[in-house]
Amino acid sequence: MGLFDRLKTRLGRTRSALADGISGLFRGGREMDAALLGELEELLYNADLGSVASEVVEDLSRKHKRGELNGEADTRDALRASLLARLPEVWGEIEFTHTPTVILVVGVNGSGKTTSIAKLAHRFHSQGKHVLVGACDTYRAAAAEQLEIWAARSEVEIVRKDEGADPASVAFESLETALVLGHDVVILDTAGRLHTQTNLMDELRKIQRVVSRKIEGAPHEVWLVLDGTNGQNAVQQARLFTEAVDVTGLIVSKLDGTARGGAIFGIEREVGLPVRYIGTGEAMELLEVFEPQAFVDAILAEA
Ligand SMILES: Nc1nc2c(ncn2[C@@H]2O[C@H](COP(=O)(O)OP(=O)(O)OP(=O)(O)O)[C@@H](O)[C@H]2O)c(=O)[nH]1
Ligand SMILES: [Mg+2]
Repeated sequence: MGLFDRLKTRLGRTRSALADGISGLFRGGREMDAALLGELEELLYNADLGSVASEVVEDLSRKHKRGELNGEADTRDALRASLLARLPEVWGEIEFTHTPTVILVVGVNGSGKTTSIAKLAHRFHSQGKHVLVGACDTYRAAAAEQLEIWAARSEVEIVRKDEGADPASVAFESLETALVLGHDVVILDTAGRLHTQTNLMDELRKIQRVVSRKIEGAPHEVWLVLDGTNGQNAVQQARLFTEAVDVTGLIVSKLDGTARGGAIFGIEREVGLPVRYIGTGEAMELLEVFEPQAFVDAILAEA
């Protein structure tokens, strides 16, 4: 199954809200007019497109006035083009220009950090890379255990310490191990935190400092994991988090369980960072590169 088909299936709830919703608007041979555009805007708004909803409808309205928008097919095409134009051209897999490439993963509690790391480790391992994960969430023993189970499943190595250990020391040891054993990628898991928890945000900065002292330029990537089921609230969360710590990219998780996948547009707009990957389920292989064209095609695809 190709990316488009996988996304169409896994993002079924968002697809249904948007694509089936649009079919519904045109039911009974209804023609495009101002009222229909208004209903379309509402539909987009309900799929959590936020301010992007009205912008897109303005695009469509201009086209309609020029006589370029008649039926359902025209509308779908115009919508696709307008949505795609609002996604960035920077996307996709990073280039591994450093050995090891160090990726620090951050986010609020339960956003999907550990699961996403497991998926990334699995992905990079499948690409033939030598992967190490570091369990810098030392607050709960269960956190390191969770990562250990995932690591064993995808046959990647892990550095962990006892509960209560200094997270920065786990990061340090992870890098040291990777330098000795020649890992290509080090992915560091961290405990969930809110941007308001000053001590925990300081702790993140300490991890960054320790890592950069061990390897110049590291961490090469800092990825913020956002829970996609939060819709527009994820936008606000991302904004606050990125003000407190330097983030280089985003992962939006749990897009399989929500009709609010349209929030991706607001996230891109408001946060101004590339969405690198999206989570489309709990299993290890359910992580996809965020590819704008396939994403837009999938969420607008007819059943
Ligand atoms: N359906 C679905 N569930 C997901 C996805 N990603 C993560 N989850 C679930 O979300 C829950 C939390 O995931 P974790 O990876 O433990 O989240 P975390 O950010 O590490 O949590 P803390 O370490 O407690 O802050 C788990 O039940 C995961 O199975 C996804 O893409 N789809
Ligand atoms: Mg975790």
